Amino acid sequence: MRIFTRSLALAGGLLVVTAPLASAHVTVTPDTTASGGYAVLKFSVPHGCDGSGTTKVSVQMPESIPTVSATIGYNWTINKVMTPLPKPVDIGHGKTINERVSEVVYTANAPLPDGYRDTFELSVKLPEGKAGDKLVFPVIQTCEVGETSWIETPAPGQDPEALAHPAPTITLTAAEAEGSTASTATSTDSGTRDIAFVGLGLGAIGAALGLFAAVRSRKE
Ligand SMILES: [Cu+2]
Repeated sequence: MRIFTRSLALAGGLLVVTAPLASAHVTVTPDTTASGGYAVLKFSVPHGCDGSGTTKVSVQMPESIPTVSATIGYNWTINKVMTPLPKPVDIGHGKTINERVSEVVYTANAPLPDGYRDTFELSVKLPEGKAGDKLVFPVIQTCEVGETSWIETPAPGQDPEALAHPAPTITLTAAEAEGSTASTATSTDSGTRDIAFVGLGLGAIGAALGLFAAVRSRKE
């Protein structure tokens, strides 16, 4: 029994140690995936290249996202690589562009040591696409020694978890209904208003009952 419990503890310990490392790859976390929506994409770099510190991170942008606004980072110099477009693209608000941001390159002022993480946020307009469409953001991580290319995408039917260096990827969801954020706001407002009215009403009834009881007891 003692051997059994010890080996169980050992196995448990191993699981705990290895689990976070395996899943801690360069990833992207969008605050929304709604087709055509404005999203903030948070890229995270959780470790270096085989123990070596990160000196540069380059994020390649899909053609369907031609413009991007990058959040300033204290330790990184940001460079947007521009690529000419075959024809002008209307990006709304009466603006037309002739070149797109094909890559966002972060160069470290001081290497990000292995064992430390950092995140990089990009504000973008997601393309008008179908739910299920994939947006792939290949990332090249350059380190003091070596480089890691997070560019792999799964073959049809392949488990993405099985990839050694998966490219950060998001899956589009259906577009949000027009004004959906606004409508939810108003519905909540009217909801609270109703509750407030009910509360007021009950309060008034309570007060009236109290008054009535007081008057009656005085009469008696
Ligand atoms: Cu990893």
